[in-house]
Amino acid sequence: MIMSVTQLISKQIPGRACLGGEESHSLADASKARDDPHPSPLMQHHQEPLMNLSELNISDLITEYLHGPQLLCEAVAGMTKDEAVARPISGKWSTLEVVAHLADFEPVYADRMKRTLAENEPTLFGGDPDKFAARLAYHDRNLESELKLIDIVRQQMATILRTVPAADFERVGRHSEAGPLTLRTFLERITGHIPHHLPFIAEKRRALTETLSR
Ligand code: NI
Repeated sequence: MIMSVTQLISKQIPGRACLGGEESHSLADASKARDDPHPSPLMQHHQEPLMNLSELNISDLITEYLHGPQLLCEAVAGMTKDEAVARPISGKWSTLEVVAHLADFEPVYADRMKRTLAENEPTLFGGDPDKFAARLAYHDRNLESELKLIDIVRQQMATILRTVPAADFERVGRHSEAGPLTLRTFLERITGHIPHHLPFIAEKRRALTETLSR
């Protein structure tokens, strides 16, 4: 039986107890994170999906899209709040900052896909991940809520995408920086987004373990 992400979250992350108390974490040193792992603007960073998503048929691509939240949940399972906000790799984001970044761009991409479907070549605006990370309280975010947000956005969007005729995946939205992009391209990019960031989370967890065992 495949567990839902909500079931996985409740099974693997013992909620607030695991995430620590009501500590607040200053983002005063957010400037250190500026170069991780994103060259700005966002679109440059997302042009090369790690997986060969371009070879998948639409149905399998939507399945991969739906599978992403589970991968992310597994990647952060069991982390304490202190571990989630640690920046063990110099100059790079914390795990919570990565998860908050992923969560922030889920509704952005869903909105791009919705507009591309509903409107005639809509203009779509880019966003600078580093500005979001510096100003949007990433270390005050709740890891579990961020995971749930990603999952629920993808469930809603997948429900829509499953009804879309194949030809409509060639509909175009006009990105303010990257120019015209198809619905299929938006879906490939957001599907590749979580897998892109997973090695960075694993790298942080390894570094945390090494620090502890020293
Ligand atoms: Ni990213």
